[in-house]
Amino acid sequence: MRRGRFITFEGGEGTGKSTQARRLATHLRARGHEVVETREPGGSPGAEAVRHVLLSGAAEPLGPSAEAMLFAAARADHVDTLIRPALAAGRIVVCDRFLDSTRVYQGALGAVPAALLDALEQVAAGAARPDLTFVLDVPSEIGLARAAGRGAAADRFEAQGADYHGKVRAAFLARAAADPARCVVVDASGPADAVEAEIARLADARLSAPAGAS
Ligand code: Z5A
Repeated sequence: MRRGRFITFEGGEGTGKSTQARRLATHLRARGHEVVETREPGGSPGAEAVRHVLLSGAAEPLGPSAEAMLFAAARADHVDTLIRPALAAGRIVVCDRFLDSTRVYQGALGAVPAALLDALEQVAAGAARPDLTFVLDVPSEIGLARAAGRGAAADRFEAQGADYHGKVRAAFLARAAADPARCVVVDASGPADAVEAEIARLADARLSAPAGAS
């Protein structure tokens, strides 16, 4: 079976994931690739319904383990209905957040046991694992200022304090360090155009290698 490539963007609040995911998709299409852009939580009609529950804070009283189960339920639908079919059709899937976000927010910050996260990951994603993950890194105060600059009301995660967001940043860097074949840390504190150029260069280099090569 033909298999496409799976590229994810990860990082803390306001690091520019959505901006850069969109720009990379545009770049890859210009190079002739078929690209599917998506995001988590959400990305499919069923998962988008769960997104609202998670980001509104409605599920917060249930605790981090229950939230992890809801993220996994949304992910299972997203993978089944969108990601897996797109990869099977040979497309490039560019996803704004995926498994690493669960490991950071519910695992490192929420203290959900790794054994539960392992099991949920297996059920929700199966073999659908990213080939390449860009971990966008900026000091958390810059990320929070960027997010605040958008003017939208803070969601359940954005509303946490500076200490929380510092720990999020450290946890993403630890994830990247533990899996250097898949993860590339990108300094995203510069202008968006410079970050975009660096990501395009890295993606082109990776895509010119055979699928499965690191
Ligand atoms: N979550 C979880 O707990 N567990 C999970 O398994 C998953 C998610 C999948 C999703 O929130 C929340 O769910 C997330 C973790 C949790 N919460 N947090 N925090 P979301 O989808 O609503 O939001 P987000 O993923 O956190 O993205 P974001 O913070 O909204 O921002 P971003 O995508 O990283 O950045 P952006 O939207 O591209 O840019 C933000 C602003 O900065 C915007 O005005 C841009 O124009 C500007 N920008 C972008 N790049 C630059 C540069 N380079 N310079 C200056 N300004 C820039």
